[in-house]
Amino acid sequence: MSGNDQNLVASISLDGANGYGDVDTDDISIKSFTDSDVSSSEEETPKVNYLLSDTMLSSSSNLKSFQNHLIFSKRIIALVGAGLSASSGLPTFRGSGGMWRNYDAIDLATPEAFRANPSLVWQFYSARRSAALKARPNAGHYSLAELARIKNGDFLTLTQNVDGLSLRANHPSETLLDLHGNLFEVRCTGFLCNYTQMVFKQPLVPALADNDFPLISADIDDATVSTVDNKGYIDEKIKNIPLKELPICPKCKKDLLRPGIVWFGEPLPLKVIDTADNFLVQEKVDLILVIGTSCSVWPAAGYVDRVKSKGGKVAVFNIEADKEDVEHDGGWVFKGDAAKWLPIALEPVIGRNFIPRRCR
Ligand code: BV8
Repeated sequence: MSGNDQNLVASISLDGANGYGDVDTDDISIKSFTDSDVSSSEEETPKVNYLLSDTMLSSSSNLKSFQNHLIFSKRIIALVGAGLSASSGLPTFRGSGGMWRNYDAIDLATPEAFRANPSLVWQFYSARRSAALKARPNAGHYSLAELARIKNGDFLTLTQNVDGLSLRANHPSETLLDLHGNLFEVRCTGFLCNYTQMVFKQPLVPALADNDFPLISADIDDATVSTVDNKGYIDEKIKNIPLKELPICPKCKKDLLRPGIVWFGEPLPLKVIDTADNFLVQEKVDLILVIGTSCSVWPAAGYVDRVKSKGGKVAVFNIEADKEDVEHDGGWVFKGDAAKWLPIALEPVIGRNFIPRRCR
């Protein structure tokens, strides 16, 4: 950020506050700083300075009304999507730079695709396992995990992400539901074998080593991206790995392992659905945080309307959000990077003593 950039900084005074929720939202003042004003000293000054870009600032008028609702919300759900992990360097699916933008999901994330070309599908998921292991949780993951810790049983995160970053940000596991599975779970495809295991060893087999499956990330332009046609992957980067060199079940020693992912056309785990349904029907949910998701996959997307239909409010944190419909319903839209917005927006409840220095 160049020195002459006029950046606006939310300066949140924590004077006397223990940083856990007794910050009066009126303390939040937005004022104009140049870089030199932004405290970067390691010893924490009582003020926490966050950089608000102009785009983010345009949403700051909502900030206080959202924070008042947040403080008085008893029960909260967070519906999380790939956008929360974008700042950790993991590509999304549909937004700009998204993976599905140039691949046809049905060629990579369905049981049929796996049956037709397990070598291709395993290379796709193995590359994502490697990327997720190299990634680090960002301030958005830590903020959400802190809110979950403080709200305890009155909070539930429904994550569509399979990267495991929320758990690595110390999100309490009992209030974190993996709607679409987890990259590090493997399952036997054998009908009679029930082998299921979390395996972080990477690569799972030698044949999946140095797998440079071209995951789409923001810095790869369209020209270098090959597309998948339904006759099979045409990119020279993809190997044709023989079945016997793909991950085989260590228990039955004969059937292929598959990623523990919910593919299109597969039902979400019953236990996950039941837990989410019970949370929703027990008592009114006052607020749903819709974080970094295009809400284009069902039944996950349906939770937003289910909260709204019972009088709950919606707050969207999205880099490409259009404000009209949400704000029309009395909700809030925070346009920008969820990793930047969440620590600011959740501040009155979560304080700020939990974000590791590297994420500040
Ligand atoms: C099922 C695999 C039934 C894992 C995924 C109605 C009801 C029920 C089902 C359906 C229905 N209509 C259609 C269906 C079928 C289907 C479906 O939803 N199709 C869609 C395409 C229309 N649903 C299913 O098949 C589901 N199964 O319903 O089964 C059944 C019942 C009984 C018996 C048999 C069958 C299964 C759905 C799970 C599919 N698996 N992936 C993987 O490879 O990861 S879904 C895939 O999309 C991802 O896993 C991801 O979880 C999901 C959602 O994507 P997002 O996370 O939202 O990511 P996206 O890129 O789309 O958006 C990112 C957003 O972030 C953008 O808005 C962007 O602007 C924003 N952003 C970017 N950067 C930032 C940011 N925001 C903030 N900060 C940033 N820095």
